[in-house]
Amino acid sequence: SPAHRLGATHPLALAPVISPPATVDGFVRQFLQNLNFDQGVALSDSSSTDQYLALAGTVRDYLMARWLDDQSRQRAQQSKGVCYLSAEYLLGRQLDNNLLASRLTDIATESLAKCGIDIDVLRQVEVEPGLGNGGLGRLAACFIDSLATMSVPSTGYGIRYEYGIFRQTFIDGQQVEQPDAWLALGSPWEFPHPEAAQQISFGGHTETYDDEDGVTRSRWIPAWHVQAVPYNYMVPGYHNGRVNTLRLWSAVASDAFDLRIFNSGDYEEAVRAQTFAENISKVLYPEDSTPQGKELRLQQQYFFVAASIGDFLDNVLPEGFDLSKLPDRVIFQLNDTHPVIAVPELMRVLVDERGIEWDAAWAITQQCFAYTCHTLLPEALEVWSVDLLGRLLPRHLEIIYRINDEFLLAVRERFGDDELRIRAMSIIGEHPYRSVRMAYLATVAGAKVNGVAELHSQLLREKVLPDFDEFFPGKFTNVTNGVTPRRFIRLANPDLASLITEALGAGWTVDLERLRGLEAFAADPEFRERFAAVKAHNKVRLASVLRERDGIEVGDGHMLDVMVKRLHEYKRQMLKVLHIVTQYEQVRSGEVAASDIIPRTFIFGAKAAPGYTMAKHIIHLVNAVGEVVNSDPVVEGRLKVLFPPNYNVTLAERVIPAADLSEQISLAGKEASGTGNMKFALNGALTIGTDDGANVEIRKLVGDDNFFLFGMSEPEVEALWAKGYQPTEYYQSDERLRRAMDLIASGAFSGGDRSVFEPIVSNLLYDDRFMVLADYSSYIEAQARVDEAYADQDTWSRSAILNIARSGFFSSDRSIRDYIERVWHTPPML
Ligand code: NBX
Repeated sequence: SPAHRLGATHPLALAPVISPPATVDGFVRQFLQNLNFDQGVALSDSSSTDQYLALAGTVRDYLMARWLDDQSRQRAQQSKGVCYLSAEYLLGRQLDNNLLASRLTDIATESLAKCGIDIDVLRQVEVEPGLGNGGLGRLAACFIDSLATMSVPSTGYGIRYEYGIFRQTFIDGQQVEQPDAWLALGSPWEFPHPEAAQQISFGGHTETYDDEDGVTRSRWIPAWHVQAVPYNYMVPGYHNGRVNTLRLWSAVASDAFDLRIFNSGDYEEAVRAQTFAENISKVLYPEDSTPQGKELRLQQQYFFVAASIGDFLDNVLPEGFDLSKLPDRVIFQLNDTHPVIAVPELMRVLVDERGIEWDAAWAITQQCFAYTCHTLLPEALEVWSVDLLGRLLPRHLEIIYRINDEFLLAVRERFGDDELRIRAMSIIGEHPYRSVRMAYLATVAGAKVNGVAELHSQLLREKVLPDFDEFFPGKFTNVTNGVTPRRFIRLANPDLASLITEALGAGWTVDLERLRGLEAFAADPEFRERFAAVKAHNKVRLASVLRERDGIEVGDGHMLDVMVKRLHEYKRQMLKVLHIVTQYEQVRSGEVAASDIIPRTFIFGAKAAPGYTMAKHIIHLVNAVGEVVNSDPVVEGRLKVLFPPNYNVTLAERVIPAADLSEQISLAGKEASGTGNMKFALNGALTIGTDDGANVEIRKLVGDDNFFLFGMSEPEVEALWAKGYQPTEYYQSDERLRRAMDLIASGAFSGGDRSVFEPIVSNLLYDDRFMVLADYSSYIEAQARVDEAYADQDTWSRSAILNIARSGFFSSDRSIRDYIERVWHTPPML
């Protein structure tokens, strides 16, 4: 045993780790001990931050025995496990989740009360780790929760960014980004292990040499190195005693020898070298769909996958492991193309470092990876210029070239010398510059390739990678996304959770299909009333959060109409704006009496990539419309537009349970899946949406009567493009649209200055890539149906309950089951 290796012979050192007693007394004792011995303060002198840190430490102490146990169990079992490789994990706050998983919520609340502390105050102290941009990062966080809850042997690997997604503020209605110093008050959930650092190399050149058998081989002579230090996070399963590991890597400068390479002998230079190395994990790139091809980003990608593969081979596999059996031990799941440089890295390690023949190494590699694609937007598909890649990772570029040569040879054998097709399938693109197409590399190397919703997987196969589908029959599959019911129902909506448990018993949290049982209750007037009361209470909770957080007021008794997601043209926040402006204009012009309007509060939450100018214009416009509408007595008590800044997981947990209407209005064929759509449905909001992404599956499940469908279908979108789309025709032929657009253009929302929103208006009129104008009239009609339906509150509640009852499919537990069955083929942990 390792304890013996370290020479620990005392019987206590060999005994199992004991958890503190799960009682109020046990908890209080442990809490005070942490406060005194870890924080170094007396209770009477302690700040809320001290208390929060001690509380987090206490929860950790309860999880520790399980964690250590699971680590040794996973080591002992030596079965196939999942390494989830993701550049992003959008975790949200940890405290409540870890209390819930370990059944400590009530004990902790009571214990702190005994110490004179309100646990709610401590909850507010935690700064959420925002180590992701949006859906992709949040999906990774849901998946590690499900993996732990379902006892799948697995590790999440990623990057410990010192700064996560920026903090958004508004100045004069315009987005201003501030650094997210989430580590400033300490980070009680992480365990650094500098002794387990991996050395990661960069740059330099390759050279050929003859090995002992006289075979000419290539080797990498790198120019510089950094250390990757792992930080471990506990990932507790829900009520199953499991604790998995999330391992995030942090960059630090290598030893003095390395520093000397950089420095010219002076101290300042040496420190600069250190800064250079540590920059690698400094900040999350806030671009969520338009990769900029920045060198530092490629450094981040290689940094974390090389560290992760090294960690797995060195520390997880037993000594002397026969690497030809690697596919029996691990599947590396590639969360989009961001970690795809792992493919040539594994080849390099197998061939150059472990002396395995190329063909054997390739056979191993092709079984050890699987790739998930999260987009259809062509501009979002990552490519790296050969120039940059060759400079940073020369040996990897050689390996990619060889993979490509052999792949194209096989393509020729199958399809003949069809040069157009060869060019189209090449991993190396030639225009506008020579580059590596990372999605192609992932597809060639992956045992499986999946999209994230039925429609998306179908389009991926038929439109984006049809040649690959033909060449690799059976490689493409679908796994529809899901969300964790622990965070997004139990934690976010405790009153709804209690109501469900009262109706169905407790098992639904880990078996979400059981929500079906609520269908029967939808017919029960008393249950509907209780559901409506929960919704009303959630609105009150949200109102108080927004009041305190931002000083803004939700309209009393209003329908809450919510659109929260990254700001992107394809998601069409502009369509929502045009709806609001239309309603407002109709009242202002006297066409509609304010008293005939069903009172609504529109809530937006959205960050724009800092360099995405049009997205920033749209944010400005939403705020400007809000300013005018909210202060115009003509629509007072009828229309409100709220845009709380800095939408994040913590705010999502308050907004979603309060929502009546969920806006999922992307242009059909553009939103790969969406996961917010699922969270809303599971919390009893009705969706207004297009036939896009997972909306398609939501609508099928909840039924047309309980979903407001509008807009063109994906084939209709295609047909309109083929015919020639002319946005101005819609502007000219639809009077309501014209009046709304004209009002924006007139400067009514910009103090009379017509230039401010001119870029938006002319973009819609003369370009409109996402066909906002084409779907406008259908959207406005669907919104009228929403108003009509909302007028009958009881029927609305019935629909809302049916949405919950029929959305159990969207648990991330089900997604993980699908991955196990269709992609991973991993056994459960013993
Ligand atoms: O992934 C999102 C899709 O847009 C959603 O439809 C989908 O539901 C979700 C989960 O599958 N994609 C996404 O969030 N992408 C990114 O955040 C992203 C981040 C960095 C980057 C490119 C994309 N370079």
